[in-house]
Amino acid sequence: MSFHFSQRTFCNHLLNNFINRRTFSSFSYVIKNVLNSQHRSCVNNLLRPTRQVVQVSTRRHIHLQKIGVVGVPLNKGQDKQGVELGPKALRDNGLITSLEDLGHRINDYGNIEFENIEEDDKQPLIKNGQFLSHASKKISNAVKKVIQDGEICVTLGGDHSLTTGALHGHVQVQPDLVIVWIDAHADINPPAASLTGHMHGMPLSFLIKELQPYMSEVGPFDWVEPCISAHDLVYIGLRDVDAVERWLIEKLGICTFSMQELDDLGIAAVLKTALSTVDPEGKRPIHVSFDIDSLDPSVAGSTGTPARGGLTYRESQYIAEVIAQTGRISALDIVEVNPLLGTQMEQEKTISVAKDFALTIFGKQRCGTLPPRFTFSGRPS
Ligand SMILES: [Mn+2]
Repeated sequence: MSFHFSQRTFCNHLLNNFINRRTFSSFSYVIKNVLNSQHRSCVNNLLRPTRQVVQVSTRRHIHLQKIGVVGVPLNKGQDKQGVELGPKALRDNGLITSLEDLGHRINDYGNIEFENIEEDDKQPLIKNGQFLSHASKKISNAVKKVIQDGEICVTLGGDHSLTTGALHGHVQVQPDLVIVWIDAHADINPPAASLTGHMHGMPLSFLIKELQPYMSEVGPFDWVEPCISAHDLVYIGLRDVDAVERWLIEKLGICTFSMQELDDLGIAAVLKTALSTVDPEGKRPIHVSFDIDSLDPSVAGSTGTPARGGLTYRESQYIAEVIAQTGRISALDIVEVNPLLGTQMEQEKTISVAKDFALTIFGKQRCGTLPPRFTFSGRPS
């Protein structure tokens, strides 16, 4: 093989034709074995910057945490049976032992029990409003206690109405928290604007201070002190948003990354911008509210209100990894897993996707996970 142009031209030719340096490097083996030695050194020079571009991950060893798990078998915030079985499905799938295997200390407090409440019909805007108000109080107290005890609180839903209580309880201990809301839906409908009366579409409306002028009716939830600022909240994954919700998002200036922005910017830029917008200094505790319907139904179909065009499994893993790297997760809700919906395969997939999100947000990494103080001496242990 002979070349009639200079090394530089040759290298440029390769780069132009192989699109970029990274692609180019994958051809390096072939190229190195074909070229004569003079050209080989030219290729090696080109590969040098490539090694700098593709960084070797130097991740920390897993940071051990104390985690309190609270099951919230709540299904009255919507109208489909089965979502109350979410906590059992996640536990049966080994969520607790897998978290322990990462090295964390887990306290599983079991499920919160909810007594039946006689409904009056004075508050028709929120279906099961009396029950859900009592339930929210219980959830708030449970979450508050876990966080007071110095544990990260994981609530296993249950439908998304549980987050009114979970956030309310969390804020009592960590008033400085920020919220990352990962969901297909904005869940910010004031009761008077809700088309369904289902509370799982309203949980944020009771809590956001700036939204209260638009709340004509809080019904049994008048005990909930609005305790969160619209600027402490960021949405990721929205794609099924009611007009009133869209109007409120704009009016209150809530930082929002719908699937449209995600398509525009890519998941890495979205995460970086989302976290730095709600907390520019990167110091505040994070409450992650993870609705499984944020994922595409092809990945997590066993959920009550699926919406097409959602997050991929990889994007959900990336979100969890980046939040894990902040080291500031303080509470996690995993909601809307409904093990009675869809085929058996869909059910299993949905549960394992939810479990994987939890494991990753608590330190499991796709590049490999290092247990605390792990080293290898080269000898059998
Ligand atoms: Mn939701």
